[in-house]
Order: sequence, then C-alpha cells, then structure tokens
Amino acid sequence: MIAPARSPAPLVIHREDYRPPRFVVDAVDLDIQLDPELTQVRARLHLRRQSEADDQPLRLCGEGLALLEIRQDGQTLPKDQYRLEEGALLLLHPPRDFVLETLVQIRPIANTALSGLYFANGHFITQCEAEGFRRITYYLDRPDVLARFGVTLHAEQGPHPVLLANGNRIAAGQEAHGRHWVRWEDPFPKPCYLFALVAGDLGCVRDHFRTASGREVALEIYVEAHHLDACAQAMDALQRAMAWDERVYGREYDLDRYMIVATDTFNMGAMENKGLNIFNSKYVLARPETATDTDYQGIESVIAHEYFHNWTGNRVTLRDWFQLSLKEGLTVFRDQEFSADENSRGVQRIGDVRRLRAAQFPEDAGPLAHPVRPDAYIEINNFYTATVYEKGAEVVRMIHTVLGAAAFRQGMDLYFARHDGQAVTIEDFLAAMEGATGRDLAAFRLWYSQAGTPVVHAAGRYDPAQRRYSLTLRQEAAPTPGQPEKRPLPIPVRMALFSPAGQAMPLRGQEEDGAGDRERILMLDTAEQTWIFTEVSEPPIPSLLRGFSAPVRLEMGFGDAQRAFLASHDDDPFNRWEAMQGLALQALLAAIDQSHGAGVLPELLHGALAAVLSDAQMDPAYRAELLTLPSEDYVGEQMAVIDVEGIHCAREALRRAMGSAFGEQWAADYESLAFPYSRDGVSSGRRRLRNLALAYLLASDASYLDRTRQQYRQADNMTDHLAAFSLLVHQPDADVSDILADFYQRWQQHPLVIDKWFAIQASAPRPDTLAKAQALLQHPAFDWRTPNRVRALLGSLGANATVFHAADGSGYAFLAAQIRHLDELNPQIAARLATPLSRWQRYDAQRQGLMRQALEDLAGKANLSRDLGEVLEKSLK
Ligand code: 0A1
Ligand code: ZN
Repeated sequence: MIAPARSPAPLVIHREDYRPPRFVVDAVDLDIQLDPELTQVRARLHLRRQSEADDQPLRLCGEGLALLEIRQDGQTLPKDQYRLEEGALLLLHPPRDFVLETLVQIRPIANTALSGLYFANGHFITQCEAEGFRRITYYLDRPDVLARFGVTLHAEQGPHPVLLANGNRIAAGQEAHGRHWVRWEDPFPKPCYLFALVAGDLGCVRDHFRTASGREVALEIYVEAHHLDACAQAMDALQRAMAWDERVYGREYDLDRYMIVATDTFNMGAMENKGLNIFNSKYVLARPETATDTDYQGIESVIAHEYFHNWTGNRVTLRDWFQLSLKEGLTVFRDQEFSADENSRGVQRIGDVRRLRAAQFPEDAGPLAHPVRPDAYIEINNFYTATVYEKGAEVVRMIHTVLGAAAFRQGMDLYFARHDGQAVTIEDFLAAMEGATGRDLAAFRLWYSQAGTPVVHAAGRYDPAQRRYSLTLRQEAAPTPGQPEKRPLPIPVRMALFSPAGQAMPLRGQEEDGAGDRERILMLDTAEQTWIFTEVSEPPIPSLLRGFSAPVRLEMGFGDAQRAFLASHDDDPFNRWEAMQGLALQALLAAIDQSHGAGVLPELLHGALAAVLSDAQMDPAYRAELLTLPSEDYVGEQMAVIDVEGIHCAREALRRAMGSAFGEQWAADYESLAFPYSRDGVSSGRRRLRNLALAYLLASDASYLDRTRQQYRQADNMTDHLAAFSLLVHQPDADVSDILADFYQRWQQHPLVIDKWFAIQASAPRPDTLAKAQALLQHPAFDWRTPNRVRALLGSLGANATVFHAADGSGYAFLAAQIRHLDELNPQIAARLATPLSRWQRYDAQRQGLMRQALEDLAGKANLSRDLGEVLEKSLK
C-alpha cells in the first residue's frame, strides 16, 4: 500500500530573501480563446536576462495549467530543455534574450477559488492580485516584473458580446462559429497582478471627465442590463475622486478610458486593474429602494480607493508583496481623506477609528499579529489585513500629521517624480518624504516593523504655586508573535488644555510643533517623557490624542468627571465622542463587574446624554455617533477575559435605561426627523439619528413594535426599511416569521438585499439563531460559490458574540464544519472565516478548550489549503 500523500511542509517566504528578477519580460502578448469549459491561452513572452549568465533554470510560475505547446524563438522546445514541477515550468537552458511561446488550457467553470480566470453567472472574470495570473499562464508572477501587455480575446458573441481588457481597444472583428474577437493594448508597463479581462453580456453606463490638462477621458461602468439604473452614485463618486486627486495631489488620469465592471461573484471589495477595475457589485450598485445610506458611503469610498490606486499602486507599484502597505496603507489614507473632504470630517474620523479598533486592534493583540510590513508569510492572500490596510493608513496619517499637509504633498510629489514606472519599497516612500522635506523619519520606520498596539499612560500634575502643569506620557507594548521585546515608538500626541470654564488655554513653555497656540503635537519618542506648561492659571483638563493622532490605546487615569467635562466642552469632534464613549464604557464595565445589568444611568452619563439630546443645532450624524453605545466587541476588548453574556446583558440593560430615561426626547426626535427621502448627507444623518431613536424606544417600550412594523411597511427607502427589519428580527422573543417571509418575497430578485436578509438573521442575538443558520444553509438562495452570500451567513455568525460563543461550543463546531467544507471550494474565504476562532486566548478556560478543539479538528483535515493551514498553524502555536 502506498502511504497517503502528505502535503509538503508549507514554504515560508521571507522578506530578507528578496532578490531582483534574473529575467524580465519586455512584452507579453496573449491570445485567449474563451470557453467556460476549456479556455486556451497562448502567451508570447519577450524574456531578457538581467543577471550574469548562470546555469540556473528559469522558473516560471504556473498553477493548474495543462501545457499543450511550448516554443522558444519559434521552435518547439525539446523535452530535455524544460521540466514541469508543482507550481512551475522550468526552462533548463534559457538564452539571454528570447521569445517563449506557450499554449495552455484551463477550466474557468471549475474555478471556485475565484483567483485567476473564472466563469460565474455567465461572465468571465479575472482576479490576479496577488498571485492569480499564474493560474492563467506560465509567467514571472511577481510585482517587480513590469511588462507591456497586449491581449486578443475571442469568445462566442451571443453570450459574450462585451470583451474587455486593460488599456486601449485597438481592433475587433468577427470569426467563424458565431465567435468574435477584440484586441486590447495597454501602453503602461505593469506587473501581471494588474492584468484583467472581462467577457459577458453587460450593459454600459457612459460619462466622461475632462482632466485639468484638458484631456477627455471616457468613463464606463459595465453591469448587467437590469442594473443600468443603479450606477449613478458610482459614476458621481468616480468623477469627484478624479477631481479630488487633481486638486489635492496634482494627479491626472493617464489613459483615454476608465472602465469599471460589477460582478456578484468576487472575493474582496474591488480590484484596481489598470484601466479596468473589477468590483464586487456591492460597491457599485445602488438605488434608494435597495441600498442603505451605509451602502452609498461604501460605494463612494471604494470607488475612490480603486481610482487612487492608479497612482499609488499602479504607476508606482510594489517591489514585492511585503511592501503591500506601500500601496494599501497609502491608498486607504487617501480614500479616508477624500471621504472626509466630501462629507463630515469628524464623523468620518470616528468611523475610521471605530473600524480600526474593531478589526485591527484585536488582530494586533492575537496570534495573527504582524507588522504593517510583515517579515514572512506562507500565503500572501492572508495578509490583506486590517493591519496592512488600516494600521498602514494610520502610519501614513501620522507622517502627514508631523510633516504638515504642505510638506507631505511635497514628499508625495517627489515620490511620484522619482518612482513613476517603478516597483519600489516602503523605504523608498519614506526616503522621498525625507528628501523633499529635509525631515528625519528614521524613528518612524519602527511603525512598519514592530507589531502590536502601544498603550500610552498619561498622568498630569498641576502646581498652583508655580502655575505649572506637567504632563507625563509613558508608553509600553505587549509582546507579539516573534517579537518578545518592544522598543518605544514615535507617537504624535495632539493635545490641548481646557480651563475649568471650558476654554482651550494658550500653551506656553514648550518648543513643540503646533497647529496653533492652543493645540500642540507632543512627540513621545522614548519610554517616558514629561512636558511642562507654564503660566497655567487654573488646573487644566487635558484633551489628549485629539483626532486620534496615533493608533494607540490611551490610558488617562481619568475619572468620569473629566470625561463628562470633555464630553460637553471638547471642541475636537473625535475627542468629544471619545469622552462620551468613555463614560458609557465605564458604566458598562462597572455593571459587568458587579454582575448586574446597567439598569440605572449613572448621573454623569445621564447629564452628558441629556445635553446632546437637547442640542438641536448639532449635525444629526454626529449626534447619532455621540448617542451610540460602544459595541459589545469594543467593551470586550477592554476586559482581561471577555465575558460574552455579561457584556450583552449590561449593554442591553443600558440601552433600555437610556430608552426610558429619555423616552420623550427619542419620541420627539423620531417624529421630527421624518422627512421624505433625499440622498444628501444631512438627510442620511437624520435617518441615522431617527433609527437610533427608534431602537432606544423599542428597547424600553415593547409597544413600539407596532411603530417599527409600520416603518418596515411604509419606508420609502432601504435605510429605514432595513433598520426596522433588523430591529424586528433582533427582538429577543418576538415572532417575526411573517416579516422574514415578506422581506424575502419582496427582494428575492435583488441579491445584495438578500445578503442582508441572511446577515441580519445570522447576527440576531437570539437563542434560536444557530438552528436558523443551520437551516439557512439549505435555503435555495444560499450559495457556497458566492462569497457575499457566504460572508452574509457565516461571517455574520462568527461575529455574533452571544451565539458564536455559546458556552456549549455549538457555535464553534458549526463554524468549523462550514469552514472545512468551504476550504475545498474557496480557501481565501475559508481562511478569513476562521479568524474569530483564532482569538481563543481572550475567553474563559472552557471556551478556550472548545475553540482550540475546533481549530485542531480543522487542522487535521486532509488537503488543507495553504491559506487555512497558515491561519490554523499560527492560531494553535
Ligand atoms: N487590491 C485590492 C484588494 C484586493 C486584494 C486581493 C484580492 O484578491 C486576493 C482582490 C482584491 C484593493 O485594495 O482594493
Ligand atoms: Zn487597495
């Protein structure tokens, strides 16, 4: 008997092992005969040796390809001149300069991993980042090999009238058997991860943009014909993003055509392929009846994000995948700033920080923690993380903060001037920032290499005799995997001091850079530092880390009195919100600690809430932020051992208490904020506040069920309809089967809405949710091959604390069983779904055991993917 095949020990890729490519590709010519069952890809690569001649073979990546032909400079290559290996084609004696021609066959319809070329819902789609191109043809699949691409697509015309690829459309024609072809050429050399093609029956929404230098750019959004009326927000956001990048960074678009394609079948949010972005339809399609205000916002930011990649990612690209944050952190920073400029800066910042704390802080504190620039990986797809994206953006933001906007812009100008057309590193970015400004960012490099979230402890002392205030800041950080010792990081702390009467005081006695004499940026770059402020006439209340000026946890040693003071007086919108959150958090933690619900509102929290509720002048969206309690997850993050049940009970009790304490105000808000639907920011803020009011009313008074049902029935937009739907479905003990059936009936033709139907059921904090989820797996609308649907059901369940962490381990076992199945189809998504299990150390001993058991069971699976294998291995270490 033959021993069962063991998968070889997974290959760890190290950043230090980087070597420049021995060969480059000057030009690629692809000729692709598209067919769902058997697609043939003919590739002609002009290869040129870069290094000294050696007798090493040339290794071209290739996965799942059937090689039909291979020629070198026109001659069939003899068998002894090449070798096929797992994942590669080796040319044993490559000449210095030659044309390699291969013909391979692939099966797009069988591609359920959605990496490379796949066929879904009647369309051919590609996804090449990070390493999908090797599933299309043999190639030097690495981002530092930049080549000029030309591609001819052939397909059956009936089902696939639209054939798209990067760059310019050069020619087209008919051919035999009802087929046709289109030729595309991209004048900009690019790495293969930016290659894309799309073929299908798609309609197109067209518009245009005139660049600052007067060029006309055709803007085209391709969607299925029945969605042509749902592209307005995407088109508008694209035009605004193009204008913004010209205004803020002096960057123009460079091709004559910018295409966006929406697909229902996509692993991520969207992809910045040169001139041909491919989007998850969630980030393109919106109509008031089917999309919420949050959906509209998401579209604006993702459209902008992909557009901004044209300069930060495409024109200047990555030397290797360890540099991922060079494009992602920088581009997230750019899209956040765009959204802040287009909407409310304060509300945007609160949302950005909320996301960072929800996703990145836990990641940075767990077994999957890694630096913004990782040192090693097994599967690069596992590194499209909150750390690389969101923390990476925070690091860029700190650099922006310390340099100032004008100097930052000079640094960016130099970065583009130096590196246009190159594949570079984070080091090159920092060097450009330094070169343009003369500033030394040496210390900042540590933010890229050191993982973990620093904790900053602040202590202030006022000396009335000397009229001095001294502020001591101390930083520390817990070990992370592979990094037992932490060094002090440079932490910019934006701060102000408030007088007891609530005025920002002039700051004297410090040489620090400042944004004005009432606000300073203190640079904490040692383990501990003290700053002395002079001529301080009264004991001040400090406002620290304004605007969340660094991605750290701040421990102020404050009491609720100071929090309440800042909640009413701080003029920094972020810190005012933070003070309110702090008050609510303390109330919750105290209630959990005494294991009773937060049935009473602490007086100071009551006062702060009352003040916000009665401030009719305040922007409704900001007001809604101030009145929203910290999430259960955020509360859990503050505890040594996460008490799932305690947190849920305390938070529900506090919601009830807030509902009844301010019943009249909520009811007044609910009535007065009812306006006919309009899409602008003020209106969406009103909807948000109004729906929050309804949630509080319902929490404290069951008679609001009828009102909620009425809103569900009568809403003229999805935001209000869905808010009511969600409140009803999340009622702990109401029978809502009629509502569930009605919603499904109404929206079954709209996959993005049906995703919400799945997600809201799977996030209900109800005892029957797990059984429900089990049943939903069998629902005809559930589809293992559609990532949005899988995330809606299984991602939501993994994020549903009370259900997922049920004390008997049923949530863990359920999720693990589904991951096991999914790993056979789509390893990227399977690996992501496993991350809630990785956080086992944060729970009590019994849950720890059950979570580890689920991880170990999964680890024993045969044919474990590299993606899931890496997550499991790190989680169990
Ligand atoms: N670069 C894209 C995100 C993306 C990453 C990986 C993908 O497949 C593994 C797909 C898309 C962005 O930042 O928008
Ligand atoms: Zn990106």
